[in-house]
Amino acid sequence: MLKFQICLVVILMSCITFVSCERAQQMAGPMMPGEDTTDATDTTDATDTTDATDTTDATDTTDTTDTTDATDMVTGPSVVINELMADNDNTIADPQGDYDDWLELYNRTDSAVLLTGMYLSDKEDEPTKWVFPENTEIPANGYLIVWLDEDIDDPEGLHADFKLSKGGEVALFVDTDANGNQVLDSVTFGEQETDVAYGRLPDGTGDFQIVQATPGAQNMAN
Ligand SMILES: [Ca+2]
Ligand SMILES: [Ca+2]
Ligand SMILES: [Ca+2]
Repeated sequence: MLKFQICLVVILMSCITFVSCERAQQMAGPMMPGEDTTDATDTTDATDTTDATDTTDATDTTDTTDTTDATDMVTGPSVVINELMADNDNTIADPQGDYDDWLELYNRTDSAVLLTGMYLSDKEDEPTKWVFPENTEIPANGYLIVWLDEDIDDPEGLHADFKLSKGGEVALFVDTDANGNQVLDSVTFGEQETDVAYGRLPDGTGDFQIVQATPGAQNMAN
């Protein structure tokens, strides 16, 4: 009889344990088969602490302040007309040995600029007169000389299909986009002296004035 009572107690205890386990699981919410360690998802909360590395993304935002290194960045076009000579008699010869009109472009930025699809002209009603050859590049903070001599077939050097009038006219630097032609820079000049250059002082930003002829180099006061 005592044995039977002990047996009954053991069975009862087992039942209670089983039921309380079931209750505990129900309280903990539905359980996926084979997934005991729902606490393991708590350890993925540990990846939330690696979200703390997201705060190092804050260093990425300081990378955006690196783009404010673009304090060097200029307003307006990257490349401008910087100097020209409309009557070159003995200042500088082109690669073919001719003393021709020339125009200097200056890149105001710290990056090389591709001039593909850009134009030079001396006619406002024909702004796309001469297109830069494919892959023409002007170096960072560098200069580029275009000979305005109509010698467009000469292989060496850049040769536009128009000249500048000594009596004065306009020179245009033009880009094209979906909105049409955009004059990036232009200079209107009056009558020019032979072998006298007309350029910005300082480079890239200053007003045009008579300067020392410095084709391909920094402009200098006359
Ligand atoms: Ca000329
Ligand atoms: Ca020439
Ligand atoms: Ca110059």
